[in-house]
Amino acid sequence: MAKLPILRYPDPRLRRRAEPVTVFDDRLRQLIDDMFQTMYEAPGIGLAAPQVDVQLRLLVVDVSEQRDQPLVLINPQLLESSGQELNDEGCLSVPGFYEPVQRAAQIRFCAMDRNGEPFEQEAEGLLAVCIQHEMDHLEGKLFVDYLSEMKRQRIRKKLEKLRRRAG
Ligand code: K2U
Ligand code: ZN
Repeated sequence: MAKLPILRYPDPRLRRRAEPVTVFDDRLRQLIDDMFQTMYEAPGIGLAAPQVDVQLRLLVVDVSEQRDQPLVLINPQLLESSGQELNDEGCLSVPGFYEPVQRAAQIRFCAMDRNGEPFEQEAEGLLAVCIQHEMDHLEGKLFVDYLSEMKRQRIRKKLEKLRRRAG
């Protein structure tokens, strides 16, 4: 298992659209395990492959209190969404900033598991928010894209300043 480096906004690699997973082998399963370790240690409740510079349509989530309900979504597709919910969101690629984002309250999606088996599932609450947040990452979309240009630039400038200071 390995903790993977997480790309930070405004890294342009976060803006690429990820490619479908077509090979379900041990190398993919090792990447999934490494993503879970990276997520748990961050700590976070979700992580998408593009955040660790892997352009694959793969994400991991675990919104459980006990951190013992891992869920892998490969090539996920949103089938239905309903309701609206406003939540403060953060992002491991935009550390230290939290802003309200409106998303669907309930979703139904299909995806493949780590063995390539397809499944369908419904989600609501924090799990639904997290999955929508991660699926945005597969399209190169970040939660800052839902904010005003002024807010987005303010966050970008602060993170670039921190990066310059860190050298
Ligand atoms: O994609 C990521 O960077 C992981 C996010 C997922 C997330 C963002 C907003 C709302 C729900 C999920 C990180 O987990 S942000 C850190 C965090 C930790 C606990 C609860 C909410 C957010
Ligand atoms: Zn994120």
